[in-house]
Amino acid sequence: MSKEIYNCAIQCGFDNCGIISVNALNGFEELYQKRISDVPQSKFFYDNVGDLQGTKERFPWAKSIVILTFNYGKYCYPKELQGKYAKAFFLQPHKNSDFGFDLQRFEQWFVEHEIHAEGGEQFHHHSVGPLRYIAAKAGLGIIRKNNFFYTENGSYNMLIGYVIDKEYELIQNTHVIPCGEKCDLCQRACKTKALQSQYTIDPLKCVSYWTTFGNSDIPQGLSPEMFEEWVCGCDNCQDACPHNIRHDWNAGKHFSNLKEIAPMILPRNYENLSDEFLIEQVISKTADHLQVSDVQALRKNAERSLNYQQIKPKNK
Ligand code: B12
Ligand code: SF4
Ligand code: SF4
Repeated sequence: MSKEIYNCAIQCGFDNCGIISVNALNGFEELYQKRISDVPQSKFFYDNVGDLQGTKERFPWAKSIVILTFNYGKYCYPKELQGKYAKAFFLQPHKNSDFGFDLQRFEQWFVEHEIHAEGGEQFHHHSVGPLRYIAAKAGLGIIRKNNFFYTENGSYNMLIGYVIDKEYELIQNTHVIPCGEKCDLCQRACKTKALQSQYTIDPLKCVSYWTTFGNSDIPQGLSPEMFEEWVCGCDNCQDACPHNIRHDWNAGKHFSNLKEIAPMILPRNYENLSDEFLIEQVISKTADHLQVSDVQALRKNAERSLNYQQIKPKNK
């Protein structure tokens, strides 16, 4: 049956699929507590993200977790958007289309086979648990020092998880070589020092947080130039990594109508764009990281990006 779930996942457009027992989550609690002790200020943050370490309590009937990867790093990303909009947002898979996967079909398969499944997009950001940890345990790849989950294709992959009421297991055997012992390129690329040491992040220093959920504020200790030209999200710690095999984003598979939209949503054009346009062409693409009520925050991000363009060093 595990193999059949895998086959269905591939047919639905995913790149890989693994299945672990819910008991394999036991090790996460220790890592989570270490994180809280290393970065105590992040406790408040994670308390609000949802009960990521409480999968067993939330789903007492669950026996296993199915984890899926979708590699959006195969697409071309318009040059104009690079360094401004995170690729995870604008290359967000279009559901049930040529540019994504078919979640509906995957979930229908569970129903047809009398497997009770919960997850997918049902819980939004909260999801069924710590997806990166689950993916690593399922053998789909490894977690690197920048905290990202990497397959052989790198970190530009999206994770989707389901808890199911059957006891299955499918541990994949991928060959991903670990980080070089001395490498700290990701830490050095992080201008706000959110990556203060390896395998750790202070989410309250992360540009991706402040340009999305953080209402475009700049907290004490950070300054506007640290945000460089990022309007929404940040890819610095992934782009700096030698294990991200894609460095030329101008090549790759065509993705939807992004090429046509890209020149329109440059920060310098924001003053001529209506709120409705920004909601339709930017906010709707941020996977719920920005809401309709965040239009003014988005404009503030664009203004900061524009200001940085004027003061940035010539070699950037
Ligand atoms: C909250 C959240 C955020 C927050 C906080 C991020 C953070 N790292 O703390 C904010 C809003 C800042 C954020 C931003 C982004 N996010 Co986010 N985010 C999440 C979410 C919903 C929960 C993550 C979380 O809080 N985990 C709790 C912390 C304590 O644990 P953890 O980060 O999972 O880390 C554990 C592992 O690293 C593990 N671990 C450490 N060492 C080792 C070693 C081994 C061997 C093992 C097995 C495990 C292990 O222990 C850690 C616990 O300390 C997940 C989805 C999910 N449900 O997992 C997406 C998720 C992590 N985000 C994702 C993405 C793409 C992003 C952005 C890149 C978007 C963008 N481009 O701007 C940014 C990048 C910021 C960054 N540098 O992390 C992807 C990452 C995909 C990947 N390949 O890794 C996820 C998985 C969403 C998804 N469904 O695909 N995000
Ligand atoms: S996403 Fe940007 S700000 Fe956040 S940890 Fe990575 S480099 Fe630092
Ligand atoms: S930049 Fe270096 S240390 Fe950071 S994740 Fe990549 S290989 Fe690991």
